[in-house]
Amino acid sequence: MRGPSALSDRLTPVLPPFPPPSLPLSTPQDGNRRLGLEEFMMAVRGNLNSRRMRVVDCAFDEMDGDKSGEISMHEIAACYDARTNPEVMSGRKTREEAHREFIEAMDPDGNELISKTEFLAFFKDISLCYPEDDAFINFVRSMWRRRR
Ligand SMILES: [Ca+2]
Ligand SMILES: [Ca+2]
Repeated sequence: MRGPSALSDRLTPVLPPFPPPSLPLSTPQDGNRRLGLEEFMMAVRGNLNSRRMRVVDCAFDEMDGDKSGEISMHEIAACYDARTNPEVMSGRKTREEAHREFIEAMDPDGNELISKTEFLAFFKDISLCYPEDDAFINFVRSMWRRRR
């Protein structure tokens, strides 16, 4: 007769016949992990809904006078009206100071050209301060002198 120890030798743990399922790469909610065009555009647009986006798009086109796809310092100077800056209106800043700060905020990489991405990022931040679409749109429109 074999003893209990011999019996336990034969009772090796039974491993599952298949490898354990790996952790799911995606949740049912997002379906897949590809960065689709829509997700990319959401990341770029942030909180700019389609109405706000249209106004910002128009402002960019209006400022990009030579349609180079970037706004030069010269183009900014032709369009940006620092007089509408609340701190200029209240006398806390000169128009030159406001203008310089505006450029610094718009052109974080400092290459003296404002790309569409930089432009959108600037207005995405500003958009956060305006819960109402109309107030945001009025603000954007008030920033630019209209080219005539
Ligand atoms: Ca341009
Ligand atoms: Ca730049």
